[in-house]
Amino acid sequence: MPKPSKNNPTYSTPAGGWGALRSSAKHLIRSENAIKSVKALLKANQPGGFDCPGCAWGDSAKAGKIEFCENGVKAIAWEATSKRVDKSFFKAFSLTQLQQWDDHSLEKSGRLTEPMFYNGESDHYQTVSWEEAFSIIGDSLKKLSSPNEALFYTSGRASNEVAYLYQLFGRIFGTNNFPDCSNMCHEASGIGMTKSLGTGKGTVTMGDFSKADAIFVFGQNPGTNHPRMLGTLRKASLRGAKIVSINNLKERGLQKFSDPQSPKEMIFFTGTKISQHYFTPRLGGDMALLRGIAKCLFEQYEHDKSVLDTAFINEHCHDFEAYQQSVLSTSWDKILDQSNLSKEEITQIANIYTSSNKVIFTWAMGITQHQHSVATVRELVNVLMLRGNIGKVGTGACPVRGHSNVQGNRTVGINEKPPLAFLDALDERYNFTAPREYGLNTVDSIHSMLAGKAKVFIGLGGNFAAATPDTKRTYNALRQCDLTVQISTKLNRSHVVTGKRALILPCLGRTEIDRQTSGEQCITVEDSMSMVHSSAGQNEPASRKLRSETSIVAEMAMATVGSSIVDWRKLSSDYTLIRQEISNVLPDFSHYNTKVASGRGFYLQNPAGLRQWRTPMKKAIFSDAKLPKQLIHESAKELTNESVLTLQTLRSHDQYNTSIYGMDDRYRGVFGERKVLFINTIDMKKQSLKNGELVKIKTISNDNVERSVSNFKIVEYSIPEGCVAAYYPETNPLVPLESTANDCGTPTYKSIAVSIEKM
Ligand SMILES: Nc1nc2c(c(=O)[nH]1)N[C@H]1C(S)=C(S)[C@@H](COP(=O)(O)OP(=O)(O)OC[C@H]3O[C@@H](n4cnc5c(=O)[nH]c(N)nc54)[C@H](O)[C@@H]3O)O[C@H]1N2
Ligand SMILES: Nc1nc2c(c(=O)[nH]1)N[C@H]1C(S)=C(S)[C@@H](COP(=O)(O)OP(=O)(O)OC[C@H]3O[C@@H](n4cnc5c(=O)[nH]c(N)nc54)[C@H](O)[C@@H]3O)O[C@H]1N2
Ligand SMILES: [Mo]
Repeated sequence: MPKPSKNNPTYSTPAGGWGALRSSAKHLIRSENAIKSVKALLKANQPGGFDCPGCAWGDSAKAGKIEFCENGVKAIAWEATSKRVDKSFFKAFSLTQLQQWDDHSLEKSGRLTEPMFYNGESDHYQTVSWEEAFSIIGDSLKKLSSPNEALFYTSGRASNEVAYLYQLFGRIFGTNNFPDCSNMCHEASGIGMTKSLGTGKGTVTMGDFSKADAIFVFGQNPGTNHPRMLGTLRKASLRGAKIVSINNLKERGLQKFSDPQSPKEMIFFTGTKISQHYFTPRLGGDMALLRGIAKCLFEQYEHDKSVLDTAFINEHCHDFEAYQQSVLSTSWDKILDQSNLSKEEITQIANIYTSSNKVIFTWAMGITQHQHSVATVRELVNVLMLRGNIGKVGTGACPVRGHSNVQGNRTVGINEKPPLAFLDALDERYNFTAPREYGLNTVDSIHSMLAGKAKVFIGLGGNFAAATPDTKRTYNALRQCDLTVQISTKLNRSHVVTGKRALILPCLGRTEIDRQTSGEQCITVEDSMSMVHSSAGQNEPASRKLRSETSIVAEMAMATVGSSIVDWRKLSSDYTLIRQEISNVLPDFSHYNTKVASGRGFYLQNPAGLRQWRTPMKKAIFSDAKLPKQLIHESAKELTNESVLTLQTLRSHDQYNTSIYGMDDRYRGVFGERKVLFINTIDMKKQSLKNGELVKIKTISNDNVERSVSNFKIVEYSIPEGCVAAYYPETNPLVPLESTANDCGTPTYKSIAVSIEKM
């Protein structure tokens, strides 16, 4: 097995390939229900099968062909496990004991099987009937002095059907408090793109990837997080498109990939070079880099008028002059300092950009989890617009979503700041008045619980306690609630860090058959390319006592607001009726049931993709934001005498967010452990650190709150000087609740100022 060597991530063979097959096989076998997992795998992303819960990448496979992906295999095997967390488990382990377990051990215990109640008196969860559970929820919600004392959290795996019912329930109850995982994820993409283009979604379809001349991948690690995207990039690379990676780390998957779907590459142990060009800016340096590209374009335009698409700019854009002014007044010194790249490198990137007619920019968390992430997203769009790379075949902006239906959740109303037109449509359809006051996002929800204002927390999936920042304060926040409710498939931190009373409501997973009184149901989801398609589980449910998320939400609603406005039970008995409701409220979903019944689903037309701009002035708008005055390491220097480093918190290859599948990070050469700190040789020398040494990582902040994590092992790595990296969620105790992105509230998970100290 490759081990970390001097300053290099060491995985010398291509990403994917036999390594991925071997790892997938291992996960299938370890799943303790291999046959069930394999059966499920064969149905993933197939017509009539289910949508892979792995990620939100689009689907390009022809009918009948299985798109193999290690990520999907792991997610499916994880759900299909034969291990069970039932009443005997909760009898054996007290809450106090379970609190000491790590995240991996909690989830590995197996599937939840029956509703459980923690009454705040005994130290053990006890069984409770579904009926009792719903009446506890209904009574607790009805007792609140304002509906805004309730929080309705959603994680992006929820289907369109359940998400729609959930938001309808919350709004009839009277609140817009819908914090969701998106607040911590692609929020900046939605906000930035809406301001610039009038739509918060990507403008690219799968077809565009086969036509682009160049694809720039910013701040994203598809080898681990969107492996099927590597298949798309590989095909593009093979037909001669340029792939340019902009990433703080040299990620293996972005360098070379062996497609498990390609017999030739598998047999001959070869791979395809993915990125012909790879640039490693400083954490948070992308906006400066993009500004540098724009500056090069304006300089080149002086002697070559074809560099800018002036026809597009004149016809479609607003505020171009202000943007040009902002670019011209940004100094090269500042650009080079913040990006930490040389002028030659930036010129090289600009030249690749101008020599390609059709260009796609993709991005993920390396862009969205910084203080200036909205401005950076808008700068990505600015640079695309300079050459008319929006709304033309083979071009566009592509924020690559995380959870498999996080985009769909927003489309059907999971939004703490809902558009007025949507609320008006709800009012008209259901003859009530939906609340207009904006609700709380994820971070604001934590503040509200801490202040004793929010008192009931309901989580539709996810793992709020572990995914959110400032762990100690988040735990305190949850503990102050009167009631916390988790609708989940597997045991996690949020079940053991509870309110004064707590409920676990176990639900069916994506891979399982959902039977309601009208028969077997399918659900629908939307991927990153705005394709909506249906999904029907294939496996027998993990327990006879499980309920579908949809029926759980319907019964919570019944117990709380009754059926005078909506007949919840009728809707949850037949999901085609819920889709009919969505059709009635959202015009883009007309003929929803007919459309999903046929083949691979339907496309929700993106107006910006047609060059229709739903902005106030009906134009695409250039943003003239200035570069940040200082990046975080500069401002932190004023607070300490210690050496300041910027920490990014990221995913290993063996995890799905807070679900830790295993302890390896194969492509980065880490095996059997997770508490590691990737650091540059020069920074190690400066602080006399040796490979393998243990350190304490401390946050530098000005709020007098001490935040630290201990016993992290130093791993010498190829990472820009001054930048370090470590895995999430172990590092969430370091992220101050107050450290959020401007204009969007996403925690700055990719730039925390820290110092380190030997243990
Ligand atoms: N297997 C697996 N698949 C997943 C997930 C998972 O946990 N496991 N999570 C899902 C979810 S919810 C999401 S949101 C996506 C996340 O997908 P990613 O965004 O790929 O996830 P991260 O691990 O956070 O990786 C961030 C990447 O950006 C780089 N980066 C960090 N900061 C910067 C920066 O300032 N500039 C640049 N240019 N690069 C930077 C990092 O080096 C890393 O390669 O994946 C989804 N798919
Ligand atoms: N430091 C740091 N923190 C981060 C990030 C980071 O990069 N760094 N990334 C952020 C991002 S991008 C995201 S999206 C969030 C993720 O935040 P969440 O979406 O809240 O967290 P997950 O880990 O995806 O949730 C896992 C749990 O979901 C439940 N689950 C799984 N499948 C199902 C299902 O089908 N139905 C139901 N009801 N439950 C199910 C299981 O019980 C499992 O334990 O974390 C954020 N937090
Ligand atoms: Mo995410």
